[in-house]
Amino acid sequence: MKRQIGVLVMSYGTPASMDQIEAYYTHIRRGNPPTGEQLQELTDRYEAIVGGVFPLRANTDKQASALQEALNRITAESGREAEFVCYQGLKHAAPFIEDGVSKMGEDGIREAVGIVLAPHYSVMSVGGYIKRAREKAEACGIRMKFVKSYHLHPALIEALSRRVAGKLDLFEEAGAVRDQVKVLFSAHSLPARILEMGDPYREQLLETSRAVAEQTGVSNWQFTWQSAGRTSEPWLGPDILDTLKELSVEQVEDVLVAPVGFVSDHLEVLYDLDIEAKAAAKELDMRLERIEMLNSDPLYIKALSESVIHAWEKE
Ligand code: FEC
Repeated sequence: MKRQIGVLVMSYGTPASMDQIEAYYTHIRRGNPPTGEQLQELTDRYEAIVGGVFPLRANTDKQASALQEALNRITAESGREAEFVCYQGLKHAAPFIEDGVSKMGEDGIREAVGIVLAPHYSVMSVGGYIKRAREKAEACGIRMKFVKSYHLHPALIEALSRRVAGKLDLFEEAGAVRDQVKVLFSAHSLPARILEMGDPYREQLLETSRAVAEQTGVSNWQFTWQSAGRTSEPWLGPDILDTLKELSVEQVEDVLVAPVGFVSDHLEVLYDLDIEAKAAAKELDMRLERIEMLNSDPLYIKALSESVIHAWEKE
């Protein structure tokens, strides 16, 4: 029998159905249930995107199975005597990170690699996923290695660059001057205190943005945050809604948003950008478009599979 390597594919997670939103939101809030008003507001956002469907779940399923296929194709081609088996571990919904690790243990897996479906490392995001997986793996006797980030993997940069260049072509076809389209790279905000902790999140996001701008020949770009939490502490800014106001003062008419911190179609893109930011842009008389998400793009899957193999081979 071939040597079996487990791959824990970790993702944010989304409710399984509308009646699961409260449990999901309570988990995000570390066990504190939301108020009725907060719950209604989140339910309305899910209703608004695609009528109560949760696209992140299907996207994560597809990414995990495409990754397993790619890993086993690469190992077969290289003649390695190993088989990769992917397990899902979600941060805020079942199957939770701990469930994925337990399942590996039950299946007799003794060595594994963990990767998060988010390319940039922060101690508050990817670091949290890894901590939970590591603790459970230790308890289950599984030797586990991790991919911490892959924000500059050439296949990731290529996939994002193709999307930016393709959308800029469309702006041009619609009569815009290419260089005058403002490209806004964006990512999920985090509490600003991460900067004092020397966290690499912001710098890694800027590195991805610079690499894509360079590869597409874009000089008219800036980075902005989105989807900040509603807590009393300061979050990293500027938020995209403020950035749009500033751009309007500068008389920018065309904006292309590239949410490089996310990899799937989900609430933070389909609502925060496609509904909220688009409406704000319309109010300001600006045209706002967004690049397609990576979802199961073979280039993204290549970035994931090569990162997993690299981590596995590392001592
Ligand atoms: O489509 C879906 O159902 C899920 C979309 C979704 C993704 C996502 C990714 C990230 N988050 C990150 C950080 C935070 C912090 C808080 C927080 C809160 C929420 C809430 C929802 C939500 N997040 Fe999320 N996030 C997604 C959804 N997120 C819903 C709760 C309501 C709200 O604030 O809008 C604040 C927690 C707290 O209260 O203490 C912090 C980061 C990412 C990107 C990296 C990753 O995917 O892990 C960072 C997708």
